This record gives sequence, structure tokens and C-alpha cells, in this order.
Amino acid sequence: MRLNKLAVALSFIGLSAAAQSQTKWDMPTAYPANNFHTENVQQFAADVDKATGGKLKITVHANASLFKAPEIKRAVQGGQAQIGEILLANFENENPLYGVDGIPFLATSYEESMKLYKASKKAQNDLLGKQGMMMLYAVAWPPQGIYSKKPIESAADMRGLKWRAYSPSTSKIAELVGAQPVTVQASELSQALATGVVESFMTSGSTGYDSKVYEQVKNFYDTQAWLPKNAVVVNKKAFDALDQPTRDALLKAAETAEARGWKVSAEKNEWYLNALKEKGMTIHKPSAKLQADMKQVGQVMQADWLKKAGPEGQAVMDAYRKN
Ligand code: PCA
Repeated sequence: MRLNKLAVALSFIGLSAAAQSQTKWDMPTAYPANNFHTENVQQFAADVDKATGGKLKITVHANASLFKAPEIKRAVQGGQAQIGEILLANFENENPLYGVDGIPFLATSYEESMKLYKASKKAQNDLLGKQGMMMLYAVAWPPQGIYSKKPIESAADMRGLKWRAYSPSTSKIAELVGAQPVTVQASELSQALATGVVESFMTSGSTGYDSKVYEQVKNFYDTQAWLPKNAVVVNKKAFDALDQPTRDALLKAAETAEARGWKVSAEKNEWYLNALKEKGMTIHKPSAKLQADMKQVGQVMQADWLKKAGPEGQAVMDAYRKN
């Protein structure tokens, strides 16, 4: 009898120890399940699960189903979610350093975008650190071009257009060309187009494809203006609560996800543009005038950014230019 009781007690202890050693995290993201960033995040979560023998389970909540895109950062900061994927450029109003990869024509290829990432990562991670978070990895979106229902030959043709913005800098572009910005997150873009709330915007071939914009919009101007990045950020307290092997496994999976993500982004860029063509869109090389006008917009925004970002911003810019 006594022995039995002991056995039961021991098995309870065993059970609760097992339950305690399994950690469950929620991971909100803002883009659809079939988006390449989301697929990468899913693979990351699967890698972590495998490497930790199921000790750290990350459940991905895609397509802004748990938190809206601009709310994910605060949710991770406050611990409502332990980990999440954010678009860094969404937080430029909080600190200009977050928005450096949203400046048009500063870094326009994957190679330049990687350089800019390396030049800005520490400054951004320090900011996140002050907010109780840490960046695990970041991956660039494909280059941003202009989608428009109406053909566009120069920036003057953009005057008055109902313009979808996803970030402070995409609103600023609208202001500079005289379009009317409305902020619409990717998960609501299809609907905004279908209901006529917007008729033009800048984003990647990826988001155009994901949102089936080809059903409403026939023109894409391949300006290759900038490559904004998604970053996976973790709540520092949640991270610190993990045991060392689990932390190591998480960091290693993050490193792998970063390399995989950049590769897939570049590979799929062409695929997306071809897919848009197949769906009936015209992929235009922008006219020399349009490209020059947009570069000028970029110049204004870069000068503006440097003014706002001060010496820290200048240091990031210098480090980028130096490489
Ligand atoms: N897609 C996201 C951000 C940048 C991109 O290519 C969006 O349009 O919301």
C-alpha cells in the first residue's frame, strides 16, 4: 500500500516535471499561410520542435489572426505573445532607425539590402533590447514596385490616386507625389481593392500575388525601389526562461531560417512576377521619367530620414556606404 502510494506520487512528480519542461509559445505573424515568409516561419518552428525534442512548441498564427500587423510588436513586448514576426518599417514613427530599409532607392538589390541589414542590425537590436525584446532573424521582401489600375508614365500621373500605404514611408511617398494615402495592412488589401478604397500602391510581387491583386489591377511597374524586411522578435524574459540547450537550438534554427529566407525571397521574386503575368498583368519597365521622379522622391525621403535619425542614423548610413 505504502509502496503503491509512493509510486503514484512519483508518477505525478514525473508528469508535472514533463509538463513543466515543455514550453508553448504563440507566434503571431501578419501574412497569409502560403506566403514565403510564413512558410519559412513554419519551418523554423518545426526545426525548433525537432531540435529540442518537442520541449519548445511554437504555434504560428498567420495572416494577422491573433494580432494585427502593427500590434504584433507591442504584443511581444508585453508578453501577450512570446515571439512574433514584424515588418520593421512599420515602426519608423517610433524610431527612424526601424525604417531605414523603407527608404526608396537606398538599397535596391538583395546584395545591397543585406549590406544595409548588416549596417543597421545592431542599432535596431539595441532599440528592441531597450524594449525587452531581441531580434532572432530578419528576411527581406522582394523589391517594391508600383501597382496601378491606371497606366502611369510619370509621378504626375499619380496625383490624386487612392493609394494604399502599409508603413509611414509608403504614406510619405503618397504625400510627395500628391496621392491620397490610406493605410491598409496586407491581410485587408484584397478587400480594399475590391471595394475601391484603393487603386494603386507599392509592394512586392509576393504580396501582389498573395492578395490576388491581378483580379483588379493590370499594371505593375518594376521600380525595384527598396526591400523592406520582416524580423522575428522574441520577448527577452521568455527567452531567458528557457534552458541553455533550448536557447541554443532556437538561435541555431533562427540562423538557418535567415539564410533560407533570403534565398527563397530572391528565387521567388522572379517566380511571382511571372505568375502575375500569367494572371493577365503587364509587368512594365518604368519609363525613364517615372524612375527619375521616384528616385527624386527617394532623395527627399533619405534627407528627411537623416535629419530625423540624427547621429545614430548617420552612423548606420556611413557603415552601409563604407561596405
Ligand atoms: N509586402 C508587405 C510589406 C512589403 C511587401 O512586399 C505589404 O505589402 O504589406
